[in-house]
Amino acid sequence: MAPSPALRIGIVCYPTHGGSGVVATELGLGLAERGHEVHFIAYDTPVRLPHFAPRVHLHEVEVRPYPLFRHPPYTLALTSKIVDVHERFHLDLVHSHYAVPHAVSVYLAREMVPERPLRVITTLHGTDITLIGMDPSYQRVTCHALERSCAVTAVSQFLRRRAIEECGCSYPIEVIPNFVDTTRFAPGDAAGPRATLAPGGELLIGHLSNFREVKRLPDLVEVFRIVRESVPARLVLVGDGPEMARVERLVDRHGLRDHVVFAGFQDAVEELLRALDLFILPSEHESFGLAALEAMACAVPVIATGGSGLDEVIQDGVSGLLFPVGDVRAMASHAVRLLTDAPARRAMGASARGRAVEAFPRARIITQYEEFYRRVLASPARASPPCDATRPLSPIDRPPGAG
Ligand code: GMT
Repeated sequence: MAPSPALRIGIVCYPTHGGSGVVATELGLGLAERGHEVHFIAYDTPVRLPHFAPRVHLHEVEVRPYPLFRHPPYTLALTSKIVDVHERFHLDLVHSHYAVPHAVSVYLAREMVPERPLRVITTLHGTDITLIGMDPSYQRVTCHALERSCAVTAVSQFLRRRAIEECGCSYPIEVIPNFVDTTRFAPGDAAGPRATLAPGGELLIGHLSNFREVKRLPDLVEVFRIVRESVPARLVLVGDGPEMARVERLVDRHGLRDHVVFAGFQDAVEELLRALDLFILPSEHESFGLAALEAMACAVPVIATGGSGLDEVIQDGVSGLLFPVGDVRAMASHAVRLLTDAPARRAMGASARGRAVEAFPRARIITQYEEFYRRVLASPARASPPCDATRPLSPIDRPPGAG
């Protein structure tokens, strides 16, 4: 059988430390390693993008300020950049990660160049459906752009269900889970970081996120406060965000400052993760919880909240522990149990690593995306022209006077 031709793929993503940008970047790099030409379109260099990688291009979106604008129109600048990249490089498809506003820009871009058909795929990551995307200011336009995508994926069954509830989608949404590079995120010698993070040989609890309200950081501090009553542990906070000031206030109020490491944003997070004894993610909900998966791949047991996408990542009691949202007492008592029982902790860490390797390996999930692209390209996709030129016109599409 002849090998499938390489594709020209546009990837629209956020360049920040958030999970959607990380997944988009790792996916693009993986596709380029397989011979595809990948064009990242973002407002900055994505954090996990190396300086140079063969077949990888970066197109930065420039948003010009103007005295009239209180909020410069990023969606328009992004649309123009997508059109520009498509006209120059003849993309086969554009894959937008996180619907708001990326799916809208890609939809508009496609409408602008009907003579050069562009397949549009949107991957839903989380709060683009569960929070901000469903704000009345964004909901209708986001749902419309999803409807007009050629295909939509979600990173978990939980998110797929939420998208169906919120947007009332009648079209199929494919679930393609996130993945982790289990070679890079792996257990290993952590003596160096441990010497810095736990100079007195303390046990290390870690958390990695963008410190937003949905992460329930006061719960994390409370769990740590209770744990500290019986275990000499330290808390390593990786990342930053709007809730950080609140965290600092709570840490100070409880006199915990000397036991907390504020590590800020880190590029080589795996070096910190593999130094941990326990990872805690007490979120209100997570569509997936990539940070938890990265900790698991480093053989670190995870304590997290159930009822959302984390249920699909962690097998409760085997590869981690899940608790009801807000149950800080239960999280703390199980954290103490794990921290004081090294064999149990190691066994759960090994199961966590096994789960990451088995269920979320980078190569397999990238293949899943590659096959998905081929299917989308081969099918007379749904939604508006040029995705489906055979669709009967709806009253809104009908030119005036056409009856
Ligand atoms: O939706 C967000 O909060 C932003 C997004 C991101 O860019 O960090 O996080 C979401 O996407 C990640 C990657 O798919 C998931 O691992 C996170 O669980 C998800 N966050 C939430 O659902 C809160």
